[in-house]
Amino acid sequence: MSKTEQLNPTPADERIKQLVSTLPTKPDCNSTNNLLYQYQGFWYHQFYLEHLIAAQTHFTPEPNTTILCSYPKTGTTWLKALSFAIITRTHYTPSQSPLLSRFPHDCVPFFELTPSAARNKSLVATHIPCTSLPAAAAASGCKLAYICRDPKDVVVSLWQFQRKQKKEDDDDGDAAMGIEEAFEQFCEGNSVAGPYWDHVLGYWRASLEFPERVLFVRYEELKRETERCVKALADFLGCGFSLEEEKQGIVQGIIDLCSIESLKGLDVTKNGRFAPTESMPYTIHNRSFYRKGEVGDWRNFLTEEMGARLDKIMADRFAGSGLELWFSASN
Ligand code: PAP
Repeated sequence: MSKTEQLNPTPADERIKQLVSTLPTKPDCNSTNNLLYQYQGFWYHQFYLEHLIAAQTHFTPEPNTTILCSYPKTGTTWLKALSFAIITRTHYTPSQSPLLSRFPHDCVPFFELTPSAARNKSLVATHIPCTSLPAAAAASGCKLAYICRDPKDVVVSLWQFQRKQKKEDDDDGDAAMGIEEAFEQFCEGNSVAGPYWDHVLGYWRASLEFPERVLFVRYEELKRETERCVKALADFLGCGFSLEEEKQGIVQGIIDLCSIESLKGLDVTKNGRFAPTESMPYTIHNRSFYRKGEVGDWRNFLTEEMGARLDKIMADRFAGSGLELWFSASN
């Protein structure tokens, strides 16, 4: 196999296809790809899973790489924009930032989707659960920054995103599953990349074991105390802000550049599409990655009973981990 083929493994890889064909499946009526496959305890669509498995073998981060890790719809795009703006700030002022013309997902590639774009990058991203990360990621000693979010807002954000996607793909968004069905699927742990609680727990445990290597960021804290969190993120990335930079308003400049209002209005958001690899069976409007960006939007879609049920599931799953206190304290 040539080096290029190794770096860009495609779903055409027969060994991977063979492995995937042996896995347990479930229907996912909310998606254009209508089957979810269970692999190492988590559920995925075929296209993504084939790339994940290939990345487990082929992705080797540099020791100075930081991987931005997340469950979908927990704030990935925001974390990417902030981290990218932080590490490139000595090269570009906010008014010159590549983020003004390139989408955050293109500035910070998902290594499982575009291995060649991720090669030698100091900042890459992934939705892969901690327990399924490529062994080379642990061996390299690279850093992981994980963002998580109130699952009630995650389930709503995911449902809104998938509905819009379905409507665009087959003009049949109204036939997509209702919020009740999406909520049920999420609570059963069968949503894409789920169970959510196991995704969070994996990175939580890693952050306890390797506090210098794993940063745990909470979407709600990032919203509430943006400046403090952005400074902590910069420290973690190894390029903390100097007092002089703070006085010059650099921190605030980065926060403003990466705000949802600012990113939403860009041409690359309004007119661009996320199409990381030719083999991806669909492309996504960049604008779909920005919706409201609010804490507590779930109240507009879920009942109080549904909210309480999901809180209870999380509390039960997190019991004894230390995460249950942290979760309820910051809710
Ligand atoms: P992804 O996993 O598909 O990349 P991700 O970026 O994790 O999606 O999540 C999208 C959510 O983050 C959306 O939330 P909502 O549906 O509740 O509105 C989106 O609006 C929000 N988001 C994206 N960018 C920002 C930002 N700059 N500031 C705050 N929230 C943001």
